[in-house]
Amino acid sequence: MPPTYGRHPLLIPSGFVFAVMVFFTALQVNAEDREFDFTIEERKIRVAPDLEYQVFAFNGQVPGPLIHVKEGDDVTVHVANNTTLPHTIHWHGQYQRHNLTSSGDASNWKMDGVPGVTQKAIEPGDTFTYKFRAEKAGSTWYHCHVNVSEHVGIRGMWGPLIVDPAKPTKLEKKVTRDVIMMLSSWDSDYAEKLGSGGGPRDRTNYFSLNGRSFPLTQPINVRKGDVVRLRMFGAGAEIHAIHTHGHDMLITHKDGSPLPAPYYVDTILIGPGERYDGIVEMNNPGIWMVHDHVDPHVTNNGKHGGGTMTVIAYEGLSPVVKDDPHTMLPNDDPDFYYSESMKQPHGMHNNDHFKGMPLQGEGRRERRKVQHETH
Ligand SMILES: [Cu+2]
Repeated sequence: MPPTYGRHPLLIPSGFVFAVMVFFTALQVNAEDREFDFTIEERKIRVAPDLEYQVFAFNGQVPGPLIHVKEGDDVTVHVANNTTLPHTIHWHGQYQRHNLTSSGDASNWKMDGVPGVTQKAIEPGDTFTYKFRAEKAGSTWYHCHVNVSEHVGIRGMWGPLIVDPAKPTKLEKKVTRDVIMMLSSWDSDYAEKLGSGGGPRDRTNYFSLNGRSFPLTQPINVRKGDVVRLRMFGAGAEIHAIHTHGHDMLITHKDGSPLPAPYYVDTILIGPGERYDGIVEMNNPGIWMVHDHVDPHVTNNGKHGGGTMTVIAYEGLSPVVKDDPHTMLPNDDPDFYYSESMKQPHGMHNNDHFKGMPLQGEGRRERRKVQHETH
């Protein structure tokens, strides 16, 4: 009589269940606990040559620090609000499905960072701890959710949360260099007035890439043969149409998720909150403009030759006209696009070049005076 155990109806599903358990146990073994400290500070950053701007800055910098983890990691972020107004942090894209809180009521949605809905805002001088599983992979991000039109729209309260997928696509495995580009805008009327602005009738007049307007942006330095992934974030309230000269981008991911049918573009429209990943093969040596094709967005306060603009610069090439302002970008921050940090081990990465200057109490005094006048 032949052995029957292989065909036993119960053995097949239990073998399957065992395989699934092994698979998920393997995932759990790889997942790690990540714990970070955030402060929120009142700082002043130089957005453009003629614009200093008061911001609420995560760890004192705009953009905020890069958080780079793996899918399945459990992330804990302790936040201390050192500013004079309340804030929260929303982890944009994360599902908050796994209960990691100690309350035991299976309610990780209370980690979603929405004031009045999931928590009381973190008051000045207070602290709050967020815990969540990085379940959604890809280009996700974080931002304040208090008075969003001001704090996120014009005060720099945003940063990248990059989650490496457990199973990367074939296309993304080819990437040799990550370039994080966070797009936002500014209104010089409110540069010195924390706690104001962001209204629907306001007009933004400065536009930026990682918080800097041309010519304070940095070149995207590449070598022939590099496969660069542009991770583009609509961090502010405007739409942006990012155009790469001389190169197509293969759009592979939208809002962190891989697209079933990636497509080629040379211009990609990015709305508020959206993220697109565009993979670019660096196969065309030259110095090439990369800019926002919404025309007013390449101006600084109405003057052309500013805004959301940079260049892809291949190694070893010099601009045709040496002193042309279009190619005279500073080249002093190799981590301007977090490209270097993305090569480092997982964790939280600050960038000192993004740090703002302390306000020396001027923001505080200004507001007290305003309050006094209204009495
Ligand atoms: Cu805020």
